[in-house]
Amino acid sequence: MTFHVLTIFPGFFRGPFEHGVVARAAQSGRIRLCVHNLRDWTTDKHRTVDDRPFGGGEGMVLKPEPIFRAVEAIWPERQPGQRVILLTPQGRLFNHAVARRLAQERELLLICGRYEGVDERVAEHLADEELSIGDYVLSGGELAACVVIDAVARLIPGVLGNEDSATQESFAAPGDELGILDYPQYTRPADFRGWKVPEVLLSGHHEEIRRWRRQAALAKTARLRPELLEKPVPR
Ligand code: 9D3
Repeated sequence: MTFHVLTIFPGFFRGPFEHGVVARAAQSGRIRLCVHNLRDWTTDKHRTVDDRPFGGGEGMVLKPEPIFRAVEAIWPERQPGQRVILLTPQGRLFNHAVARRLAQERELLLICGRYEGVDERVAEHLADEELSIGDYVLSGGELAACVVIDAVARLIPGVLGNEDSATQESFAAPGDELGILDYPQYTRPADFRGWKVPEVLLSGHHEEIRRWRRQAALAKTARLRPELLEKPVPR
């Protein structure tokens, strides 16, 4: 799968793309990462990407021309399986179900917003969808693009080591319809500063361990994320 990113801060992606699962997926050729500098598609000598909002108001808005020109240069004839995603605070909420859907595409092009916003004609006439990663204010879409790419790349067969996509499909996650939180994990030492690991986990009784983990996961979900348990159960 190919991920394109359109941004005014191409250097921002060095760290995230050079570490961990995403870096290994790129090295192994399972994903391709292409970062494009929006300023490369400006035509004036100051390489202007933004302008003041019509109607007045604070801040600056990303102009439509460089964004349209960039996308039309990256994909001169848009094919099925090539999806343009605009990252803004107004978008639909990204979650694991959305990640699974996006992982089915051949190529994604993520447009990173900045300043106070992006000219609405990009959302209306260029992007296939508009996504937000959560209800908090970021400085731009770059971190959001990293989040989306990380979550999607992990779902591509072979990226996590398991070649069959079926195993990945069988796990629910928070953000899926019936995801609950992971059970609490412990490792050595069994006694850390007097805080002891639950006895059952040291017992070797696999059936009891399974039962303890299921109830501990439910209890923690009820305490921290009760809304996950209130959802109607589909399937
Ligand atoms: C909602 C705040 N806006 C009105 C005052 C101004 C504004 C703030 C920050 C407009 C854009 C931005 C930059 N944020 C993103 O581009 C963004 C984002 C986010 O802020 N939160 C969650 N997901 C995303 S995806 C892109």
